[in-house]
Amino acid sequence: MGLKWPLSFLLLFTIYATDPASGQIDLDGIPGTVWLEDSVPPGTTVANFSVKCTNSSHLPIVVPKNIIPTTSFFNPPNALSVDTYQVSLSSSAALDARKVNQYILAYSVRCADESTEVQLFVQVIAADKLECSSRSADIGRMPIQVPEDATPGLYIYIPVLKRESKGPLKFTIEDASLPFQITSDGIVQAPATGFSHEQAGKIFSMNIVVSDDNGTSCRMPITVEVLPVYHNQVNFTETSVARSVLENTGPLKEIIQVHATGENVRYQIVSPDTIYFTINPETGVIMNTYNLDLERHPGLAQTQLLVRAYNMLHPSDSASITVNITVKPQNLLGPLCSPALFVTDIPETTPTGTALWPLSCVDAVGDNSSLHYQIEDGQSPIYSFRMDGPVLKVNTTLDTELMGTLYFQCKAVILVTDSGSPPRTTRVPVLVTVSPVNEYPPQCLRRSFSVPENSGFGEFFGNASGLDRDYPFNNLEYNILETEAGPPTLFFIGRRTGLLYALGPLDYERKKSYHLTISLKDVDNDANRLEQSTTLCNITINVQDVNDNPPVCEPPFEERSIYSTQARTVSVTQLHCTDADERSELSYSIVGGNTNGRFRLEGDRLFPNTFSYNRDGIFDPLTFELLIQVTDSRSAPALSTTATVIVHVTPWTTTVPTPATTTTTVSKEPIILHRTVEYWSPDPWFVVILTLTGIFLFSALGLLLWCLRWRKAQGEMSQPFQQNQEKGLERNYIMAEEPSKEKDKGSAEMPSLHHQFDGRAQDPVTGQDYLFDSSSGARRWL
Ligand SMILES: [Ca+2]
Ligand SMILES: [Ca+2]
Ligand SMILES: [Ca+2]
Ligand SMILES: [Ca+2]
Repeated sequence: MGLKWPLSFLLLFTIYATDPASGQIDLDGIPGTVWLEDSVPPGTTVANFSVKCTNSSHLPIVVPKNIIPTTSFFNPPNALSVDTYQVSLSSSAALDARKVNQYILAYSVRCADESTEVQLFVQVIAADKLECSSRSADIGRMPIQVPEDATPGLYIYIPVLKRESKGPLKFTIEDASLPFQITSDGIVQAPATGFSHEQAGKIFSMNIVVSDDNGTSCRMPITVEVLPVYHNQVNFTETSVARSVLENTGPLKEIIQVHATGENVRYQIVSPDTIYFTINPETGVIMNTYNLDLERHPGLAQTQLLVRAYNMLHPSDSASITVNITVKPQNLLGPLCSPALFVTDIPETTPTGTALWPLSCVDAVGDNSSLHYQIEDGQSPIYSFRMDGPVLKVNTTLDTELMGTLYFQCKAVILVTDSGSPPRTTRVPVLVTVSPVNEYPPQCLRRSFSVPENSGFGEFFGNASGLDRDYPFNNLEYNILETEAGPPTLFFIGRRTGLLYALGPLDYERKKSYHLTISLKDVDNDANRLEQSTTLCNITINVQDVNDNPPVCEPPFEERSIYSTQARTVSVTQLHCTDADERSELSYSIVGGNTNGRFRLEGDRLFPNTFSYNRDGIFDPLTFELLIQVTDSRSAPALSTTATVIVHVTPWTTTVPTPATTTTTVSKEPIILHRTVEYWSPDPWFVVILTLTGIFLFSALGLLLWCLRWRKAQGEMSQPFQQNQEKGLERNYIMAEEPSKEKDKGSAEMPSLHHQFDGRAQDPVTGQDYLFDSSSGARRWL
């Protein structure tokens, strides 16, 4: 407790004599003086005293009256027993002799009707003891807050000891690694280099150790929080911007947008205080609030706004920019041009560069010479026109043939621009119609044609259409010009097609070619329909030969008589047939009457084969009616005709005197019977001929029978024909007689010979032919 004295109290009593009948107060220990060191803890007993009521049965009552100086360090007197009271330090007592060294505690004591007032003097004595602070004082203490950007060496904390001991004190920070420094007086300072960025926001706890020379020490816990400091971020990249706008563009048009870097940036117009401009706080877009009309408000021509951008959460973080706004007057009127529309017609042959029209324009505000003329994009056809100053000129070939259309229209718009601000423009539409011109005459393409001679009426055989390079292309009319002989009757040409047709009749054999003149006249080639060109074309039409004529034989009917012994190499007759067609190739064939194949044809010549008049075998007819077909071509189409040759064969026998050595040249070739079954439709005249021939045949047969009977009557004297016994498998007559070189004459002498000689033979020695009479044996050398 450190008291200079034990807990005994010196009480100074002031006794007031009272009436015993009314009670007497007996006090012990009070009033008096008590000495306390200021280091005593709360709850320490300050003094005990007793109070008794001596003349009364009443219990004494002690009531605290006041404390000088006023304090709450002392508890009210606590009754330990009926008459004993105790005064103690309260829980909040913190005696400090340096502040108050004496307290006077006054109490009122009463017994029945008697009362008295007593005082207790408490002397506070400074204690010699090092003491930092009470533990309870540190509980819940807020940390010391220091900004991040605190000045290096800034005093952060000055320790206050609850009680210092006499003699020097030493102060240290228990954890030397902490970034704080401490002076010899115990003052905690910020680091000599200031706080780093990493240390911002951290809380440092430390103990300050205080020690004295006596080895006594105590600890003072402190907590330091380094508060982070906000750094300005809002900034503009430029110090000023400028923008020009046109007047009378209406309200709420965006003029310019300013942009500042940083977070949570908001914008405001700081100055001037204007009603014509506003800024969107979030986007920084500056707009005009009213229509900017320079006529009504000339002061709007130039405005300088000071715009501030700031961080919404740190308004002090801000930056400013100057915005210069210039409002320009509008150029409202464009040039005036006369006329306002240009319409004309030009021929397609208008040369490139031709000036069509000088445009006359007047600028309402500026100089006419500053007007600019140009063709607006999108003219049709493209590049048709161009402007040479105010003059409209043809820029390209306006060719109907290239365009592929008649009377096409060229459309364009001339833009006339002045030099105002903004430039104003007047549009002048141009409509030019291009009319066609007949530039090219018709041309002939083909001059030679062929037509078969047998072409039917109206049959197409050639295309004589021509060429015309004007659009519409090849639009021609065709006509065949009349000749001296009159209008054309054999041919016809399509009036609009140029196609050639045959009307006929044509005959290659009569006329092989025709020369015609056709006219080609163009139609609708020119804006003036009368502007037509005509071209004459001389064409040749060659008639093509067709096999349209059958062969003709002259005569068509022949009659010949021969001996059966006529040599095979001697022709019976030669047909004389012709064909009117040029390329005919006649071929001959026997188509009828060639009984037993006794005749053959070699070309147009008729030759006999060997006859057989064997009464016991084959006996050929004595008259052959040969039908010979003559064909004019070996390929289709082929025409044919039939000639008739009637051949009378007189059988002739001969004997050979020397049978063994007879150099008989009899050929033992087998008889080949040719049987030709063909359908043949004879001409009517042939039926007549056939009938006449039949009558003649029967007459001849009757004559022959009569002759045979006559000969049989004389046959007993005649020698039989020598037969070839060695090889005679057949009883054929030997016919070795060569044809007579005097055939023509011989045929004329035939009747007389027939009466004198009845055989013919060859002398085996000399080889000379002779006639002999089988009845008389007479010979006649030939
Ligand atoms: Ca033409
Ligand atoms: Ca043309
Ligand atoms: Ca013919
Ligand atoms: Ca012909």
